Amino acid sequence: MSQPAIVPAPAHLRIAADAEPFGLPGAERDDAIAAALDTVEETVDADAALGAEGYRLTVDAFGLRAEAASEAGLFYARQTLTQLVAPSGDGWVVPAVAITDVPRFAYRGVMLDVARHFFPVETVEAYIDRAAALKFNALHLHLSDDQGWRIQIDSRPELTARASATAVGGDAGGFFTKDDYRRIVDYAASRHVIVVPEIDMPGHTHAVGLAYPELAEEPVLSDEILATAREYGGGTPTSGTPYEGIAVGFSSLKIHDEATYDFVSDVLGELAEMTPGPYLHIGGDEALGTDPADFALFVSRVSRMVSDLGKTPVAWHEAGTAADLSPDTVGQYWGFLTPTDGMDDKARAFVANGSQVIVSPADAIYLDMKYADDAPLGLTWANAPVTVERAYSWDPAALIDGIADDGILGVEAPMWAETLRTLDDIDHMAFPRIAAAAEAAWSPALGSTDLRTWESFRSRVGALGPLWTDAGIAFHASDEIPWV
Ligand code: TNX
Repeated sequence: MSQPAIVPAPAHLRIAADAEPFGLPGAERDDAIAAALDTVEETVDADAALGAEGYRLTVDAFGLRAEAASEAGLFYARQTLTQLVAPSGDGWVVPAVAITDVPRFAYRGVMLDVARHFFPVETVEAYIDRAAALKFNALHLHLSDDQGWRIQIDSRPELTARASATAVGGDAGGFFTKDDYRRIVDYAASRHVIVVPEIDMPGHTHAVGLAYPELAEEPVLSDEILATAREYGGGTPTSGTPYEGIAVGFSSLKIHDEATYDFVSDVLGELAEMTPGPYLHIGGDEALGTDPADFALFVSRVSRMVSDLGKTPVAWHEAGTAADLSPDTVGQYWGFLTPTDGMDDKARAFVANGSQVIVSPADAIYLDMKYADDAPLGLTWANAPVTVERAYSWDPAALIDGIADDGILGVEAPMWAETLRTLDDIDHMAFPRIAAAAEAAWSPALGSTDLRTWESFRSRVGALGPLWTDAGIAFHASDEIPWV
């Protein structure tokens, strides 16, 4: 057999080249997958030295066996098994393999921006399915931005009453009720995925000002913001009017007003209460409408509010150098593969504080970047076009000088939604590049095994095309991939 279609690449794979595969009944792929999942003999063995999420999967002509120390490990064994089901003659088989697999990083995330465009629960669930099948274990929901507030907060009813109805380009908005959010959390949990809710502050808060005008500063209209308004439309940001454009960095909460912290406390308190996962993301990116000293005061105080709620704060890398940041704050690096503008200094500050970073290099795994100059969907600012090869060909430990595996909590691939309206749009931008992010998050270091090469990756992804098609995933059939 050629490359087995396993993505992300497993840590250890032995292919029994001459051995008979395991035959499966079933007319369609789905039937064969169901038969494989029905047949696999699963063992939970806490002593198996497979860590919290690892697994062993053994296939020969006589059977399918999976072993793990946890339900999560067995879940990942089943994802691998699903990928291995292959057509053979007029039936289906699983090739004879022996796999021992453990993830490199504990945090393997995808982010979905439901603020620029709103996506209903069903779409979020579909994205959770896609992510979990690639062994991601965190869904970061970007729940607020200038264009809309997307989560019910009982103590602050004006947020959803006044600041949720609209989206970029005049499209309809929406918000998750607490029941919707719980449905998402439960659905994610059943696939071993945690939800990381983000309220982006103190910038990206124009929508807060629609609901509670007394908390918001007047928009700061720089030349860049006016130019973006001219280029992309959506009007000039104006207090009290919904914002439908895509400029960033003009809004700010009032930093020296206690009412702001009462508001943040109400919002974070309810969010902590409805979120079983350990993280609350406080944003902190692109606060160009906030004075830098005020920004530092704000993120320090708010990070401590999160810690006091018993959660671990996460913030975009800008917050790293703020004095008095809660020391457990995890930083999220969104700079380039080659850091610019001191963004690496900011990332290192989280590690110097004793915490870790999540890496999201924008010119590699911002899934909203255009694939090609003439692509209809996506943005361009992060050195687009971003090819599949660029999304793949980097290693987390080689990104930021002084930050190696022990300083890295994990890898996350953000999907910003300025240009995206449907699940098909999301699929098109995500697939196949999301598979590259999955491999950076789960698999051993780039180049450290035969499988962790671009040539191997292209071939394995190509072999997954039929599975993705049968699963209804509207992937981009990039000509960089030899699709089967
Ligand atoms: C940057 S980088 C943003 C978002 C935009 C995105 C579009 C960062 C943390 N923020 O506000 O949606 O670019 O690609």
